[in-house]
Amino acid sequence: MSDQICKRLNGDTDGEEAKSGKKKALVTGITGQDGSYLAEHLYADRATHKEGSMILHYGDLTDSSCLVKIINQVKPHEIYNLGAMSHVKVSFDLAEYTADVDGVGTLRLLDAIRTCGMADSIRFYQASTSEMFGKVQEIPQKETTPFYPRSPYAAAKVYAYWIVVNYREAYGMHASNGILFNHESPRRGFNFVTRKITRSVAKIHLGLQEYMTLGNLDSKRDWGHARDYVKGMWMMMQHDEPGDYVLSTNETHSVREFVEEAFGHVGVAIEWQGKGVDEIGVDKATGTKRVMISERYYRPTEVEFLLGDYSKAQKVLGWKPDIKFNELVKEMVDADISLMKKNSNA
Ligand code: G4F
Repeated sequence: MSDQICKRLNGDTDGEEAKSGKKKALVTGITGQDGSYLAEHLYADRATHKEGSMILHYGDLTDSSCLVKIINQVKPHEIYNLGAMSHVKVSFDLAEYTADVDGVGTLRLLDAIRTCGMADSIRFYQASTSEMFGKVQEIPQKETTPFYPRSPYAAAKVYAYWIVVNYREAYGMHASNGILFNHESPRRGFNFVTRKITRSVAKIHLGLQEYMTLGNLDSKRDWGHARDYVKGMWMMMQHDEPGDYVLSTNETHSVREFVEEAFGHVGVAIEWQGKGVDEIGVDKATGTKRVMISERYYRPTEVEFLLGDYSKAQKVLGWKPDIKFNELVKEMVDADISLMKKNSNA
């Protein structure tokens, strides 16, 4: 599996760029949801400079020599490390691979910066995650809340978090952790719960599917919009001092509520019947079964509850989320309906 790496380039020679304040950013994981929104944000920020452009590099966070080569060639001012094996359930099956990419991969990238002699000039952003809080030790979770990872993914991300802190303290690097709570959009991958729900609701609404099958309906998440969160990443990189910041909405909803909200946008009220794996969600008006449960989607250990406190990011960076939960769900449902209307196999 290879992570794609993106170089964003503005201007011509490196010396001139540095003098004129033009900046280059290297984004690992550019092909993912956050990478695409971040690339747009960077482009909008810097496109006022002449000849803004984007170049794709193939690379892999398990291959140190390719990281050194790319950094040496690009000479970026900022690196955003978004590349990861990011699916929590999958990490139980690919535990060693996840540790290698998400944990040691972060170390490889930091070391590649040092090998290239750019520890003083490159600003580094690490995609840390609320999954690190896992079995939460405090409500709401903030930067000082102890971590308690509940998956191989979260354990790998805790390693990455601390190696970023260590390189900042040991080598004076401008390296920051964004501890991002769940963030979604119409570009979210199909196997994350929000997009799985909105795609299914769209298909059910258009008569292309009868019902959806989910796992744990009662876990709660603090869901924001990815577009708001990439702004926060960028703000951390523009701030003179590096640091660690929670980005969240300070609101939590269950998977069950997400299902109800999504169906609500197409005029369907869901009524729940039964318990555990035998629970079903039916269309209240017609009695048609719309939601089933399968153990297949349960995790060996679950993160039951997440709720973030973003007050540090608000105070220090001036960041706050703009898009509300119901607006997010509506945007995702509407986008999936349009997509399915164009191509029912999408
Ligand atoms: O959408 P999810 O798979 O996201 P999860 O596990 O919270 O992780 C996401 O957010 C993290 C930020 O906190 C990121 F670090 C991570 O990379 C990823 O982007 O699952 C959300 C909840 C879970 O409790 C899960 O058990 O939904 C529950 N769920 C219920 N049915 C399901 C399903 N999850 C998935 N993926 N598929 C289901 O059918």
